[in-house]
Parts: sequence; C-alpha cells; structure tokens
Amino acid sequence: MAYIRGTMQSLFDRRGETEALGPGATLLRGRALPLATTLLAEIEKIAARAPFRRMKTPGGFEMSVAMTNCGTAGWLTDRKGYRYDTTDPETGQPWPPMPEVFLALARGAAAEAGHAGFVPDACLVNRYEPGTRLSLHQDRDEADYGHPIVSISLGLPATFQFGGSKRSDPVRRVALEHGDVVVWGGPSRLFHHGVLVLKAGAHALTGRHRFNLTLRKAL
Ligand code: MD3
Ligand code: FE
Repeated sequence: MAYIRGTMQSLFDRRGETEALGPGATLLRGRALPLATTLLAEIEKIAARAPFRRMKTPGGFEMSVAMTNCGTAGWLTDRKGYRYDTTDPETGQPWPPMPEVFLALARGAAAEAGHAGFVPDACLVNRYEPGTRLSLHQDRDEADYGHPIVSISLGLPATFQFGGSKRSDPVRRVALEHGDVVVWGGPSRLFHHGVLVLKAGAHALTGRHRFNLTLRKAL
C-alpha cells in the first residue's frame, strides 16, 4: 500500500500522512484541504455576525491574535479573567451557530485519532497576520479535560511550539500548514503550546492571514 501511495504522491506532498506529535496528539496532514474554501466561507459568515476582535488579558495586555467564536459557548478573556460565555460581549447576542461542516470535520478527525463520538459545543476562531503570535499556554478553561480538542489550520503556515505538562519542559517545533488538522487528547491535552511570530507571506486563499479553528467540548 505504501508503495502505491509513493507512486501517486510526490515526495513533497504530505497529504494523508498521520503523525504522532505526543502522547494522545495526532497530526492529520492536509485532512481539511478538500474543505478549505468552504471552511473559509463559513469563517467569513461567522465574522459578519461576531466580528474579529483583539481581546485583553487579565493582566491588561491586548492579544496580538484577533479572535471570534461560534457554537453554544465562546472563549473570552478580559480584565476579569479567561472563561467561556454563551453571549458575545461585543454584540450582546449569542455566538453564531457552529456550521455543520465544522462539526463533521471535527467529529471525523477525532474518530480517526481514536476519539469516537466527539461533539464540540465551542469553536474559537483565531486570526493571525504577520508579526502576531500566541505565547506558551495551557488550555484549562474547559469543564472536562477528558474531551479532545481538534485544531484546523488554514492560510499562511506557522511554527507551532509544543512542550509538556510543565512550563519549563523542552519545546518541540512543528510546522502547521494550510489544511492540517491536529487532535489533542490524552496527556497532550494539557501540554503547554504556542505559536511563534507569523512570518510575512501571502496565501492564495487567505492573503496575509492564518486562521486556526479550535473545536472543543467546553461546557
Ligand atoms: C495542544 N491555538 O486557541 S492550535 C488556542 O494555532 C491555541 O491558534 C493555537 O493554542 C493556534 O488555544 C494552536 C493547536 C492546539 C490547540 C489546542 C491545544 C494545540 C493544543 C490544546 C491542548 C494542547
Ligand atoms: Fe491553546
């Protein structure tokens, strides 16, 4: 089978590969590629109702990455702290509903990685442009860490940093490219991670932007 793939795919086309990034973390290279334009159109529709905004951390710093959400619950930060809320504070309205295509992709990817029956209720949409970054952190605002998180990368590539359960643990660097999907479960679910400063560039579908969707069962 490997040799058939070898004849059908060039040495540099990594579509269809899966790679274990850590304990319970599975990278599905290019898994979202067939849906990329559909996913980007849905992001545009979400942003028309719940605009991208740069949120403030509890310490008073403005994040460089712009964010919005869809689904029952959305992730927020402000001077009061990090949390999920069912209302968008910018509009006073519920977050836009989770598109079916997000649900189906997350569910399928999670199942491929060994987490059958994943039903996310929150999707954070991160928008990067050159010069923006996300410093090393853990995702700890969800009610039950037993559920995986599915992340989908679109547009400009980024260097993702992936450490361990302690902030001081050594960090690996992984290139995340347009169409890549990662399922974070097991011990990796609570590992430190971040995104290095985005390099300048232009992507045919997103221009100067990188989008990352993180699908979670938050509540
Ligand atoms: C590892 N987003 O939204 S995606 C985040 O590219 C976040 O925008 C990054 O970290 C981004 O919280 C990284 C990969 C990712 C997402 C969630 C994780 C890795 C994770 C949760 C636990 C462990
Ligand atoms: Fe995170």
